[in-house]
Amino acid sequence: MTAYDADNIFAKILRGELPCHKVYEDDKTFAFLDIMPRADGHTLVLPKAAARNILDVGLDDLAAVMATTQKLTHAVMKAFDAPGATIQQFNEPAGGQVVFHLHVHVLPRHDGVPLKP
Ligand code: DGP
Repeated sequence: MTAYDADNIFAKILRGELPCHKVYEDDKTFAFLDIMPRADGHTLVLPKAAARNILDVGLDDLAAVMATTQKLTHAVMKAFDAPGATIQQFNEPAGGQVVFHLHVHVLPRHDGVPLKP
């Protein structure tokens, strides 16, 4: 697998070098709104630790990301009055990954409303 590249966009956001709409932060995780939302409230959850994707993340950081994902899924469903949510996570170009710092997509969902492409 390709090594982690500290110049990726999300690493720059984590270092405060690029702006974002932050929605949550704790000692191990960080979350902000997706710049190309596929649903209202589309949120990304990241570990602060350097991890390219699920293939190289440490288990402690993965557990922290999933705990934050659960917390924020409740929060965005409530904020957007959504009865459901889709959780997505992509790995490597063949798996649809575009930004190479591990992130989990939290997408609030409404009945009959498809995700935007
Ligand atoms: P993927 O690696 O396939 O999970 O796609 C990356 C996602 O990150 C995509 O939904 C768009 C989003 N994104 C890309 N660049 C930026 C950025 O600079 N800021 C924010 N907030 N989101 C971004």
